[in-house]
Amino acid sequence: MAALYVPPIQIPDGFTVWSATDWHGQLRAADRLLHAAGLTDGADRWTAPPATALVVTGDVVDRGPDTVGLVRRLASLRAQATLAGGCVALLWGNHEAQVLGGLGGDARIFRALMTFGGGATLLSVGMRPDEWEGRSPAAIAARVDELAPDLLPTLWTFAPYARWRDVLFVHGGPVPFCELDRFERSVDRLWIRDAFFASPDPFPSAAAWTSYRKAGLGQVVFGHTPVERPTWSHAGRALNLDTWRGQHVTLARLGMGQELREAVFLAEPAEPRAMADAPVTSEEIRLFDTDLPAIVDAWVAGERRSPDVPGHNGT
Ligand SMILES: [Mn+2]
Repeated sequence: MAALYVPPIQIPDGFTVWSATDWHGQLRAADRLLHAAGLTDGADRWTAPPATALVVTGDVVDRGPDTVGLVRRLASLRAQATLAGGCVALLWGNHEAQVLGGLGGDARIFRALMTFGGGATLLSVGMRPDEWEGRSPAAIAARVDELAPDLLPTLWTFAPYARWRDVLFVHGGPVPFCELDRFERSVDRLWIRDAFFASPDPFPSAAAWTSYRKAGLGQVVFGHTPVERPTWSHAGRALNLDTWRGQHVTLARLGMGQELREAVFLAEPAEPRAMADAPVTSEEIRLFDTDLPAIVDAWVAGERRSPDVPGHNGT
């Protein structure tokens, strides 16, 4: 498995930026949104003007009807956009970490994967439930690699975060009292919820956010915690685009006046989940939220240290 180092993405100041998050396999809704925004034509080719960026802040996989189709669409648009003078930034979410770590051999991450919608990803690969129930993660991963050999390598190309002007794009949010190099390395940024968006410490002026402020970051676009509709916090300086709770998926054009308050939204209804989640208690969710980041960090560090990784660069 190619555990390549992928750096954060810097989008040039002059670009027009669209952003989305937590699309969770909703390929048809995503296609309609991208077409409505003028980013693609009716045949799903990238047709945006030069200097246009699409930033997807993670959780492309799991739950919805077509994870593999959505990952392939976004990877194809990323290649096309690069050739057309644009940019498609695909960023990690905790679900990408769960797919990579769960199929990469860690039993605890595998349990999280299958608890939170991973079965939908396996269905989209072309597997049937009887091909994964009772099987080992290694056997399931081998079957995934047979049926969709591009899926896991593509997820490894996702970036930790992106920035544009003073805007930070990240799945969960900035982590308080965290230097930027650790913020980039640790998956805490994928799991954080109200410790960012409901923090009484205003972003970016409070001491908790000094490292981000010093790096020129003053606004945040994020997801991970489902909301009914696009939701601002931190006096309009943070914008949550994970509208899964409202059963629709959203694409936002960020304000030309550099204020997130001026964002314009397109929305499409989400299709039903490909399969129901297994029952899970709120206590189990809490344990996953508190324990998984360190488990995933240790697993990723081990992948990057492994000597047989092609392109290994020592980071
Ligand atoms: Mn998430």
